[in-house]
Amino acid sequence: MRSTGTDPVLRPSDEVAQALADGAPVVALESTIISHGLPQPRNLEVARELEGVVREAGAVPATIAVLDGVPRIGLEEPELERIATEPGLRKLSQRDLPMAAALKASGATTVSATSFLAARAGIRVFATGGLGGVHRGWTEDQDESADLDTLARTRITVVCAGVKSILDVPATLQRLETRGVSVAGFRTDTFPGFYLHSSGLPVDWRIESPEEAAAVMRGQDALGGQESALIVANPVPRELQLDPELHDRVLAEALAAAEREGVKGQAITPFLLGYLVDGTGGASLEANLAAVRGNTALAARIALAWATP
Ligand code: PSU
Ligand code: MN
Repeated sequence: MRSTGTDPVLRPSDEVAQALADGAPVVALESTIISHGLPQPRNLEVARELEGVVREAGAVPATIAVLDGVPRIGLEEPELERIATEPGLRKLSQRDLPMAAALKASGATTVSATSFLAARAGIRVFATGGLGGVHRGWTEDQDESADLDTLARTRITVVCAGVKSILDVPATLQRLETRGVSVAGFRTDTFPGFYLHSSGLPVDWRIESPEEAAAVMRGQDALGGQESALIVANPVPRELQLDPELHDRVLAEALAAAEREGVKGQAITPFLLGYLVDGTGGASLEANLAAVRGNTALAARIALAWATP
C-alpha cells in the first residue's frame, strides 16, 4: 500500500510524502520511547540522533506522533521538541487514536500505534528499542501489550532488540508464535534480551543480511494470508550490553517497587524503565540507546534493500 498523498487523515511531512511517492527508502520511528521511555533532556538529543542515523544510511526518517489530533508521519524540529518536552503528553496505542483525533489530543505513539500508522501511510520498515509484550504476573493482571495484537495483523517489519526484559519474555515469545508473527534473529541464534545481548531463549530462524530480511518480506507478500509483521530481532552488541548481574538485581528491585506502589497499566513500562535508569546509575540508558541506534541503522539498511529489489 503506497500513500497517494491525498489521505485526509494522516499528515506526512513534505519530505516523507516525496520519499513515499518516489518509492525511496523510509524508516518509521516511534515517539513513546522519546516522551515516556527516556529522561529529559537526553530524549530530544536521541530523537535527533536517530533521525541522523537513518539519513546517514541513505533513507528518510519518519518519526510518528499525534499532534492536536492529527497523526503526523515525519516531524519537523519544533514538533520533535514538543514530543520531547510537552508536559502531560499522552501515550497512545492503536485503540487510543480515534479518541485523540476526535478530541484533538496530542500524544506519543507506542509500537502498536506507530506500526498501524506507518503501514497505513505505506511505510514498511520500523525501528524501535524493545517491543512491549506479556507482563510478569499476567496470570493475575492479564496485562499484555497491544503491541503484540497489532503486530499480528499489520504488515510491517519491526527491527528491535527483542522485547523489554521487564516482561515475561518466554510468555511473550509464546504469544508471538500463537498469533502468527514471524520472528528472525539477526546474526543470532538466541532471542535478544533488550538491555542484554541474549535472553538465553532460542530463536527458530536466523538471517544474516538486510537483503535476507527484504527477501522474507517479499515472501510474506507472495504467500499472502494474514497481514502479520516480521520481527527482526537484533541484539545489542555484547560489549555495549548492561552488566547481566546488575540488570537482574536492579530489575528485581524495580518489580518489587512497582508491586509495593501498585503501579499498573500504561504506567508500568515507563515506571520500570525509569527505575532501571536510576538504579543502574544510567548504565541501562546507555545499553537501551546502543540497542536503539543499532536497530535504527539496521532498519535503514533493510529499507534500502526493500526499495531496490
Ligand atoms: N522500547 C524502548 N522504550 C520504550 C518503548 C519501547 O526502548 O519506552 C515503549 C514502546 O512505545 C512500546 C511501549 O510500544 O513501550 C509498550 O508499552 P505497554 O507495555 O504499556 O504496551
Ligand atoms: Mn499494558
